[in-house]
Formats: sequence, structure tokens, C-alpha cells
Amino acid sequence: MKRTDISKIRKAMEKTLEEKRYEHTLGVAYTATSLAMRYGENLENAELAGLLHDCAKEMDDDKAISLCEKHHISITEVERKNPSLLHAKTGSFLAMHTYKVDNGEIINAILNHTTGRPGMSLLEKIIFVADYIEPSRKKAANLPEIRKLAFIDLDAALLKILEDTLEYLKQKEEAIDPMTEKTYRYYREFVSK
Ligand code: DGI
Ligand code: FE
Ligand code: FE
Repeated sequence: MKRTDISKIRKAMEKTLEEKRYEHTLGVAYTATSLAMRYGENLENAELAGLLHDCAKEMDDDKAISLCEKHHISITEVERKNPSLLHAKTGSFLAMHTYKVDNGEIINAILNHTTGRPGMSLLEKIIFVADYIEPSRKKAANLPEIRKLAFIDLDAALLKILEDTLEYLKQKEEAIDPMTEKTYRYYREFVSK
């Protein structure tokens, strides 16, 4: 991935995303790049995955559902009730087909950025964590602590984020995607070992 490709994608995001979402996107891109420096991931892949992770966030629910149906992308029960969860799947589709990203690791990091999955790659973890801790995030619980932990122990930070997210969803009585739960249980085992 060349710097010129990255700056083209950045400009495309600036055009398509609302201002706040674009600020968040830039925050995820440079936080992911910093984590990549710390953990030895490819810097450009981290930056590009960060720039594109929410590229489908502003797509209408109806459009997201019809895009998935048209391209045989499965929709879970929880996604049907909460179509905003689909932006990870539709985002990875747009990254491939609209933004012409052919790197499977980047595509996977976009695909799994909302629920995570058991056995995440380093890049997937970096995007998942960067999405939660980037500087324009304000509301989540325990942010100062998780921000520090992310640069000390990435898996421990991942687990804490999953734990707090589940707690938040339960409190709000939101439907929980089975994958979010599965990821949490996997890392609870994994981190304690
Ligand atoms: O797109 P972002 O807002 O930057 O971040 P994201 O893609 O991680 O989405 C965050 C939202 O997704 C947050 O409000 C928590 C919610 N979420 C994560 N897992 C689940 C979930 N929402 C529901 N209903 N069910 C889940 O399992
Ligand atoms: Fe997202
Ligand atoms: Fe995000």
C-alpha cells in the first residue's frame, strides 16, 4: 500500500462521512498506527484499516440489508433487529469493491471490528481496540485506564472492552449478538491463562 493510496482513501472518507464520523475515523487511523508501532504490525495496513473501518456506517438500514441480500452476505437475527451492526459487513464489502482493497487482513479487520471474534489477528485486535479508545470517544466507562492498558497488554485491553461493552448493552437492554458474547468468553479464558 502506497502513501498516495492512503491519502486518496482519506480524502474519500472526508467526502462521504459526516464531520464527527470523519474525526472518529482519523482518530482510529492514528491510534491504530500507534498500536501497530508498539506491537509490530504493518503501519500502512493499520492506518488503512482504521480509515475504512466505518466506511459503511452512514448507509441507510434498508440499503445495507438489500446490499447484503443481493451479495449473499448472511444477516443474523440480531443484525436484522439492529441493522447498524451490519456496517462491519457492508464496510468490508465496500472496502473490497468500492475502495479496491485486496489485502485480506485489512478486510477482516473491518469485518470483525464491532463484535470481534475468537482468535482475532493482531490487526483485528488493533482496530477493535483503537475504535474504542481513540481520542474523540468520550462516554465509555474506564477510558483512561483502558487507553493506558492498550499500550501495555493488548489482549487485556480487548477483554476489558468486551466486558464493558456487554455490561453497557445489558444495561440498555439491547440485543446482544452471539458473536460479541462468544468473543468475550474466548478472551476471558485466553487472557487468564
Ligand atoms: O461504529 P462505531 O460506533 O465507531 O463502533 P462499533 O462498530 O464498535 O459499534 C459500537 C456500537 O456497537 C456500540 O454502541 C456497541 C454496539 N455493539 C457491539 N456489540 C453489539 C452491539 N450492539 C448490539 N445491539 N449487540 C451487540 O452484540
Ligand atoms: Fe463501527
Ligand atoms: Fe468506529
